[in-house]
Amino acid sequence: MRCLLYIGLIIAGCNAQQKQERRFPDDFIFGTATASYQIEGGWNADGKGENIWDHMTHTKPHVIKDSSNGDMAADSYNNYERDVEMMRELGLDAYRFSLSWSRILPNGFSNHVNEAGVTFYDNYINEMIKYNITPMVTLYHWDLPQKLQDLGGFLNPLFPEWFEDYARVVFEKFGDRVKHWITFNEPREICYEGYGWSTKAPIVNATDIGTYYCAKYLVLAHANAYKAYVNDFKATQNGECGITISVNWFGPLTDSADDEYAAELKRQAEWEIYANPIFSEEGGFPKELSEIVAKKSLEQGYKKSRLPEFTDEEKKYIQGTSDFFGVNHYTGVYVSAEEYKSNHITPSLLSDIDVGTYTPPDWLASASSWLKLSPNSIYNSLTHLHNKYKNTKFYITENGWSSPPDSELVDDDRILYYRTALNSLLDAIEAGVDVKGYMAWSLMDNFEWMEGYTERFGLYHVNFDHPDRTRTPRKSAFVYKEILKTRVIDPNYEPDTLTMWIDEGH
Ligand code: PNW
Repeated sequence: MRCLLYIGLIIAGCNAQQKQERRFPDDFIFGTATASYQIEGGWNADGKGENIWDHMTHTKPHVIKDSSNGDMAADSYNNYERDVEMMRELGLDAYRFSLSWSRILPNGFSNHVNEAGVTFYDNYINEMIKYNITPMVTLYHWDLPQKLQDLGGFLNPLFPEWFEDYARVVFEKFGDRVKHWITFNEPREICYEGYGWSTKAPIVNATDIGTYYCAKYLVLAHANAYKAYVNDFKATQNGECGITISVNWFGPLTDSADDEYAAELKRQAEWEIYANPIFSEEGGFPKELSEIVAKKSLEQGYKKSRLPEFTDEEKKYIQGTSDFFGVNHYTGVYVSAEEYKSNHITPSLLSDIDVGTYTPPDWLASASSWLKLSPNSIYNSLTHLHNKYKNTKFYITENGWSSPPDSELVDDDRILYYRTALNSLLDAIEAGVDVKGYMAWSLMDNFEWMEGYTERFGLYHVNFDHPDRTRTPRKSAFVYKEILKTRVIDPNYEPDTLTMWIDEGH
């Protein structure tokens, strides 16, 4: 008995030690992420055209919580050297940022290229390359040229052509230095929130068809850009091209078959609707969701399904058009078939699936109503995706935590969130998921869309009252820096100073 106890203690000891020494692989890419409208400012500088966020915040300022806008934001248009200095301070391997379509093509179309806009991105990219920081570039992070929105935006069947034309300009201008391309950031937020609802520009609020039509043309646009890259650029430029989808974890509230099915429907409505056409073996929209929308549409008097199915030819065209799956992951919720339901406008995506969602009240809360610290949710999401879409390679392209604007530089909640998330990510890697990198959202505080400047996601605090938009590292910046350097998550690491420095070699 005693002998067994000793053996038990030794094994427990070894396990504890192993846990301590869990490392991220040396070639694992650590970075941070931002988006053009949220940081750049210079909204009409040097020939930039108007986009849907300029238009909405200028014509309907009340839709933004603090009536603010991104006219100046963190002024990265004038601060790009400081931005890259921060990347060096953190010791980043990579930096994910997005291009403003209307800074490059003011009217959205490729007949007129704004060279000053191209020069800005040339400078930003060159400054990163100078210090060995790998640029990861998103072509579209929500700032559609207003001219294209006037023509229907993502609901116009010509949208895939417009996007391909833009993508070709961008590959040609920057592809000699940029080797990691992301076509779209978060189709769900673009389609559901912007077209199917009114919680993002262009607040179209077409609850019946907005999400579904947008999903179809967005996925086709993605495939067009991917094929353009593969056919005409990849051989000489040697990069990769993928898409980023927001994948929060939706697990069943109980293990009943009804709750399992409800969770499956929720996943289909939230992210598989965009992922399945690209990554699945069967192609097209997810089966159960398609069936439900078709059935309800007919009952509601529509002549055909509100979800516009792909033709077989389109299905084939779209399948396999991504070199990686970019995952933006923030949180998780439980899904129930019967409980916690709300009344939804009918018809709409949410009334189509008609499920309830539940968040345990004891989960740590951030400054954003939707963002709670949910245990194991990165592991659950990644292993689920890995089992579903075999042989797919992943990047976490966003993950982060918000605090209120007046909070201190000592941000222990954010540190706890990052350590928990990164441990969950290590669990997924150990379970065999091929994850190549992780981008923290965000390098610095920025314009948080409808919430304006009332929610802060930055590793660096930005003083939005100061004309220079001064950036100051939070405690989490030092903790992240240490994780990047050591490749290990030490739960006890405490920085002994909050004064930043640049390590040799950066
Ligand atoms: C992302 N959700 O959006 C965006 O890519 C960023 O631009 C944004 O600033 C960041 O997350 C923080 O909000 C999301 O409800 C918005 O789960 C909402 C959700 C997820 C991502």
